[in-house]
Amino acid sequence: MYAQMVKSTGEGVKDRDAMSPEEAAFQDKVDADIKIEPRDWMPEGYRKTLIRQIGQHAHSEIVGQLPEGNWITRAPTLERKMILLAKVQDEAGHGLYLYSAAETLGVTRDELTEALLSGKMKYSSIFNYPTLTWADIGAVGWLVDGAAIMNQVPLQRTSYGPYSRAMIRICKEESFHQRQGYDIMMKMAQGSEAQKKMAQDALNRFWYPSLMMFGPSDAESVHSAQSMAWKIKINTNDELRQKFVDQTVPQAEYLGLTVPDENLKWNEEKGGYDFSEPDWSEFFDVLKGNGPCNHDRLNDRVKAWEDGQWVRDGLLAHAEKKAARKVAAE
Ligand code: BYC
Repeated sequence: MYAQMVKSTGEGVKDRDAMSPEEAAFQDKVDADIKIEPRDWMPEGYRKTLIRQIGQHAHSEIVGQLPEGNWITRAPTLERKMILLAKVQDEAGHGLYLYSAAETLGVTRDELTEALLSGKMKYSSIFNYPTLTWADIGAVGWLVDGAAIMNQVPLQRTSYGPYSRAMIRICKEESFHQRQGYDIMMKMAQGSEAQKKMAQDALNRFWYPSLMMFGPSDAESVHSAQSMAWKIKINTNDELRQKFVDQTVPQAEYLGLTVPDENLKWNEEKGGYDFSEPDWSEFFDVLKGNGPCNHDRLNDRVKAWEDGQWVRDGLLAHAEKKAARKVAAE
């Protein structure tokens, strides 16, 4: 089922001469920055690419609750607990906006959930890494939400209307998330030697996985060319990764922490930092399901789905009863 819904479109960008009149008219709209809405005609590949990307994004928000939810009971103060609780709830909301946007493309939320739970659909690689200390919650907010914002701010201008509108709201909240992470890092970095060490350790472990969030290098990215032609994606993976590094390095310096990269160096000519690539073999291995937490994350989602069965059954029974009563009254 999922394979039919979202089969990859990595076959290259179609030449204008090879486009049907409908496809050419569609491309003209995209080129003129006119939003595509659910009832508009769209190429099948456009629809499938959106379902894949929005669905993967929605799953990332939901799975992304797990490494942080892990720390709600252990947050160091009541204030931190409340802030973290609000953040994790926000992620659930983001998942809902995105599942709703995906539903406008003719796929149900249940179908997407089944694709996630059966391992057919991806979520962001970053959430397959563990959050071992409280400083990791700071690093997740600072780096992971920071990378997410870098990726998602341009998506506010994505060509598909429902996705772009969902992104506007999500970005506002993500920006609060990033600040709360940086605030935790500040406290830790200015704290005792042990706290500073913890903050540095969190940066060491989350730096390269955060760089991986932008996807493989442009040379390896199968979808970028077509997705950019359709303005589903606005920037390439490497462009966003570079922007993220350029923004984050001064923030690390301000914290008095060291980015774990011996090759990191400002390059005057390009106006950005030179930096080391992440270990791409690790990235592809995590995508295959072999990261430190892949099994736990998926098992937790399967359990949540199964534990929620009685709620879905109850809602369905109620809806059916209500519908039957309505029919009887007519
Ligand atoms: N993790 O051709 P490419 C968040 C896959 S943060 C897993 O470049 P594309 C959050 C890719 O799907 C994260 N898979 O693909 C933050 C493709 O495989 P398939 C969510 C990845 O689609 C904090 C293959 O690799 N954000 O939500 O053009 C708290 C080839 O890649 C990853 C978004 O999803 C990865 N890191 O570009 C809570 C933003 N990278 O599908 C929540 C929207 C690549 O052919 N998404 N792959 O089997 C995007 O912008 C794009 O989908 C990506 C990938 C940049 C991720």
